[in-house]
Amino acid sequence: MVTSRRKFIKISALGVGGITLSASAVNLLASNPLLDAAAKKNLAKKLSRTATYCEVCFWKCAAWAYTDEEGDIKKVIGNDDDPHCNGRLCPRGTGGLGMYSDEDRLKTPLIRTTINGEETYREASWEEALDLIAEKFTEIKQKYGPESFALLKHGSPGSHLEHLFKAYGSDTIAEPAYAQCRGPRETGFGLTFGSWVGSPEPTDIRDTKCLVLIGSHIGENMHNTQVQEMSDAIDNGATIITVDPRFSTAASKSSHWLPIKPATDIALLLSWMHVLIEEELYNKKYVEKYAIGFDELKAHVKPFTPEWAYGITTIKPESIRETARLMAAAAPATIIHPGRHVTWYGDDSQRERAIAILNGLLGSWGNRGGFYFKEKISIPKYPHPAYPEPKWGWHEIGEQYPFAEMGNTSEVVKATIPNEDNPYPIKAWMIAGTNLINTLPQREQTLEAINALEFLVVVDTMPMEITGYADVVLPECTYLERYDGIRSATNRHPSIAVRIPAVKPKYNSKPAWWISKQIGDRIGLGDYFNYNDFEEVIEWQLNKMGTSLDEMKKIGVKNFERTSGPLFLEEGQDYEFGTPSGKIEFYSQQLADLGFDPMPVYTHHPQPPQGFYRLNYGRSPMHTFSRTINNPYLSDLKSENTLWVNPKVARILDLKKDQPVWLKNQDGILSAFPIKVRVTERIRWDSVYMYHGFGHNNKKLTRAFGKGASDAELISKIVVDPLMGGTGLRGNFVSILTEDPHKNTKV
Ligand SMILES: Nc1nc2c(c(=O)[nH]1)N[C@H]1C(S)=C(S)[C@@H](COP(=O)(O)OP(=O)(O)OC[C@H]3O[C@@H](n4cnc5c(=O)[nH]c(N)nc54)[C@H](O)[C@@H]3O)O[C@H]1N2
Ligand SMILES: Nc1nc2c(c(=O)[nH]1)N[C@H]1C(S)=C(S)[C@@H](COP(=O)(O)OP(=O)(O)OC[C@H]3O[C@@H](n4cnc5c(=O)[nH]c(N)nc54)[C@H](O)[C@@H]3O)O[C@H]1N2
Ligand code: SF4
Ligand SMILES: [Mo]
Repeated sequence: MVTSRRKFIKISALGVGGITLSASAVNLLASNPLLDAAAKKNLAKKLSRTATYCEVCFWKCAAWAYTDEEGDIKKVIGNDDDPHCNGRLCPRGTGGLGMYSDEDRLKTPLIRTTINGEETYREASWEEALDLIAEKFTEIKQKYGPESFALLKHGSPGSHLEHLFKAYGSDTIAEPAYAQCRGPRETGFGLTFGSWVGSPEPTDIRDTKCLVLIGSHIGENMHNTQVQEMSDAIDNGATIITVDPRFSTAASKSSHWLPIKPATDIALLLSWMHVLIEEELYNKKYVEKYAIGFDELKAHVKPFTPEWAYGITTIKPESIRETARLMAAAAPATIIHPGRHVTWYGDDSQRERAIAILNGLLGSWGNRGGFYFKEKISIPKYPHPAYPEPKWGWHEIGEQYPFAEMGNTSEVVKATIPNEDNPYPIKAWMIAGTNLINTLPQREQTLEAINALEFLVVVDTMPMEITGYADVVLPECTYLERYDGIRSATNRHPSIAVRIPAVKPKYNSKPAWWISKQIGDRIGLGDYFNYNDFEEVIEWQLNKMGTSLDEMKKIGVKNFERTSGPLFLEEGQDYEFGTPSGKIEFYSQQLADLGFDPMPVYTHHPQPPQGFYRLNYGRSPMHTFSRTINNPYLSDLKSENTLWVNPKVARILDLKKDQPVWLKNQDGILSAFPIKVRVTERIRWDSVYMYHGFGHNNKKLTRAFGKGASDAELISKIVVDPLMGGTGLRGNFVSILTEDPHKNTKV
């Protein structure tokens, strides 16, 4: 264990407030997002509405927050004109109101202090907290240079603080949504098609004839319009093929479920290519016109027969052939979905390359029912002086990964642990909107880094685990109480959405834009924050875009015509891809030149030893990561996770339904809390499964504390992606304990 001056403080000094809910969760969600038009109208009569976009996850659905005469928010409902949601929020978005009404919220700034030898927090004014932070910004800059102050962030607060950090001179910025999430797929697709997948994914699911999901569990992964479109595709008779060691919700909607042996997907992908090429089922015209390296690919996949893949994946050769033919029959209206959380086994960029190549063989990229050419509108930059040039930044620190395109949280962690050989030591962190304790693998390493910091400030809305390690905690108000940047994301056509405060910030909380400006003003960067209120920035930007704040307050979302050309390729159209060759690269010279495999190769990954099971995890449909577990409405719907165990395993270990068990991983790490057993055929016998995000260990989270187990605490082993630095998380194995391993250590 790490002993520390920066001991985790359970914020015990702050009394636990009573829990009063302003509306029953059941009522709130029973009166469902799918309100009919009449009901919406009725609501509009009694209540006033404010435009916002959801922050419960990063699909960013535009919504209306309805408030009553007393200024209480009553409901959050999707905006009908929004292409991210089509007027319907997912259950988490509807329950987003709970982020606002949660009584456990952070209420006022806190400063770490020692009273009678005990570390604790004391409440502070914003003046005092901001002065202290400003002092530290100045001190770190003088002692080490601004680059030594890192920003770790996720979501909307991040962009405001990123502006502050860049103005200050630090580009040491990273977020877990890259190296623990999407990074490898952006690298794999970037190398193949010369384009990131991005968010929302440009998958034309609504018009697809065949959707192949490789571990992508849409339906539990509740990304709104993807779920809607998948449901439409099913109604329209599309073939759904799901490759997942678990019988996921998506698998239950599929005509073909391939229960693959974990960690063997590349073998399946290669043999699918083999079948398409050997049986001449691939899209010849498309490949000839748009791709390079076909001959090399053909020779490469020749040995990878379905019989070969069967021995590795446990998927029968007939199934592999049959599904390959189905994909080809529907092509180019076939999507092999890139997935999203793809940091699995360390060869993830290469697996994503294989997925991209398969789409290329089928002609899916740029064709209806496959992938569309996405477009977004750029938001005019509010004027400010140029940023200073940092001497080093995220790119220089730690291991070098040639295809890394964003900061890597794990490398920031490592560069913070004192080491004489490190030319780029990091000394202070600001963390905003990310609960690194439950988000990063190798928790001991994260704690070691935190322990070494000279200063840590955390900006959050809730007393999450990470706040307990801070020197200063700043309470941000929730998305329903603040302005934020204009949402502009890629889609079939460009659109923008605004976030306007529906109510005043509760308690003594403040928005991140204000926090950034206050710190900026204090450290002599006032020129970068040339406004009194963020409203002015948005208004200026909207005017430049030919609309206005007044108009956007009324409509919430504005849709624009495409200007970049059609959504799909026209017959025989010339097209230049963003790769070095201008073509879809089946063979990557870039990879070959750097000594990597130019075409994906299957490598064996360790399988669980006797008595151990692979720790598999995924999304709870009712929750987002660890952030919503304490939400009063959502915790009502799903308060704890369970451990999915195959009946065969239950029999061997004599496990019963709902029996509490503890987990011990390959490194001897124990789960802090028990988790109840769910015996189900839906998981293979070699793995166990749990929803991510549970098992909170901060008592201040009164609803979430001790509920279920945390997958994150058991992920002590990672396999790093050599191309972009992603941390493969799915190579951890656990044994199941039926006796409380903590019973003799409890105080
Ligand atoms: N073990 C494991 N690790 C994972 C994953 C996994 O499945 N398992 N998934 C990975 C993936 S795909 C991703 S994208 C990342 C996600 O990583 P994170 O985004 O870090 O996930 P959360 O645990 O939800 O932490 C969000 C934090 O932001 C706070 N917050 C919420 N809203 C606001 C706000 O408006 N303002 C501020 N200032 N704070 C706010 C929450 O209270 C919480 O502390 O995790 C990755 N890590
Ligand atoms: N409700 C909800 N929805 C969310 C989120 C949320 O927190 N809550 N988070 C959003 C975010 S940021 C992300 S990144 C996405 C993540 O969602 P996705 O990208 O869809 O899924 P993953 O988390 O990668 O994968 C989970 C699935 O992979 C399967 N799996 C495990 N190992 C293997 C294997 O070796 N091979 C194969 N083929 N499958 C395997 C698991 O059984 C599980 O069904 O979800 C998004 N949507
Ligand atoms: S998908 Fe759900 S949680 Fe995510 S932004 Fe949309 S409504 Fe909010
Ligand atoms: Mo993610």
